[in-house]
Amino acid sequence: MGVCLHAGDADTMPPLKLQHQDYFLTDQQVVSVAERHPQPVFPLHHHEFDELVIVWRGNGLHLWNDVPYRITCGDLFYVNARDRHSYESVNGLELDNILFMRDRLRLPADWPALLPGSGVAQPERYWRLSMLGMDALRCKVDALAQESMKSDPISLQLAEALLLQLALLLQRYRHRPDSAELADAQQMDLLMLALRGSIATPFQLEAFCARHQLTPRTLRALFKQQTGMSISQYLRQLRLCNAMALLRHGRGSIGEVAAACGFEDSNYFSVVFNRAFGVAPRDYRQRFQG
Ligand code: RM4
Ligand code: NI
Repeated sequence: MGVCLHAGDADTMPPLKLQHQDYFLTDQQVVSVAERHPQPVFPLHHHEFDELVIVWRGNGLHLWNDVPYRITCGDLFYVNARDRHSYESVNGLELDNILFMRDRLRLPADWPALLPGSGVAQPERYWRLSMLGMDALRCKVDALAQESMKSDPISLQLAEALLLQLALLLQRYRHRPDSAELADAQQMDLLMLALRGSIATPFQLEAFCARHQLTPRTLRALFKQQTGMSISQYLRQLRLCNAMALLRHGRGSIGEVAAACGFEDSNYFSVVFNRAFGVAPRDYRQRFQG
């Protein structure tokens, strides 16, 4: 885009208007991906299309309808055709623009809710993505970029279906920029740390969540989604593995090992251990300590 506006020009000249023919293959195409790795400085402009902006890395200044945002990885903007924006003082900024023509959307979906349009206030169109979400989105955007390079009828529909999936994933993984809510990845890190610290003592999910302002139900679901286990299954595995190590190398009695691994009752511990490993704790120890 060999156009270059200098600071003052924006006041005197109408901003650049990006035309759909320059970014879409045909008049049927609904969506197209403009990868900007990097995103260079780009002058004030508006568009004939709407765009979703996902920032992957680096930083820069995003001036959006005169409001400055110091952007960095995980930022998400729902930019409308008539919004005016520019990128300045960029520093290794990498982002993807998912460009779409709202009036070409055909699939029956609640598009206005999924892709907030000009009726929605600007602060409601700026979000943050969790790290976990960024991984999930990366693949989806890549698939969409591939599909939107083709213009046969199947690719057209597939691309719109991928846009729908992407819009839904954004709803799942975005959160309010100012919310105290921790990103998923951080929630998981905190929880893992707490579980390791809770091998010998009971772990109370409710209390943990209250301390960190998390929601037990969401955290349980996130844990399951990430690990394929429930929190209590995992904690039990942690305890049993710890018990194994203590039996192999330690000198404590079975009762002491049980207590060190969060089992109040050593008989119950033996039953659980036996069920998990097919050998009683006492016999297991014998194998190593004779
Ligand atoms: C530019 C910049 C603009 C976008 C166009 C398609 O590099 O990211 O915001 O509208 O690409
Ligand atoms: Ni733009």
